[in-house]
Amino acid sequence: MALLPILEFPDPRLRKVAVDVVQINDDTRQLAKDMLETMYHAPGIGLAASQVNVHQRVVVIDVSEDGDDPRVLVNPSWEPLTDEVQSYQEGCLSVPEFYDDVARHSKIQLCAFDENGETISEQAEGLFAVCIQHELDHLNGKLFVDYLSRVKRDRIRKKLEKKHRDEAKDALYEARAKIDEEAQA
Ligand code: GNR
Ligand code: NI
Repeated sequence: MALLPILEFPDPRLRKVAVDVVQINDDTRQLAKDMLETMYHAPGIGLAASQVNVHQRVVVIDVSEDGDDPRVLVNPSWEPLTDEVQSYQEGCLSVPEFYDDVARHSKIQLCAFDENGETISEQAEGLFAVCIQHELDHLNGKLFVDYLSRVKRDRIRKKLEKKHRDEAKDALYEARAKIDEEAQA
């Protein structure tokens, strides 16, 4: 098991379009396990492989209240079952600390494979439907901030760019402190 680092907006690697999984095997199952561990640790209710810099069409989701219903979706696709949309205040582990309303189809048909290659075909609504659409966007290089106004998106981008600069500075400072400490010992 392993915690995987999560890419953050505006990292260009989040814009890559993921490719289909050709064969569901132990590597796929290990990736799904690591993604679930990373998702629960974050914590989050979904995670797409693109977010951990693996550009294959694998998604994990758990929208249960107790976090005891892990779902693995390989090569997922969906179709709307109604024109009705629902607005939900979305967040994203790749856009930490920012939330905004996004309108999505309220009822969809999901098709995918699970981690054992079994076919999944089910209808989804509510938070599950929101999450599936959010995760499928990731696999196609799209983020929820793309649905917001340019002004909002730019504001989020600038704040996250500053956060990343500050984190890089802190890491450099810590590394220097450690070297100084070792030189004095
Ligand atoms: O943890 C998450 N919460 C969430 C809330 C509303 C709509 C979508 C999501 S998905 C998000 C985890 C994530 O970034 N998945 O890609
Ligand atoms: Ni996300």
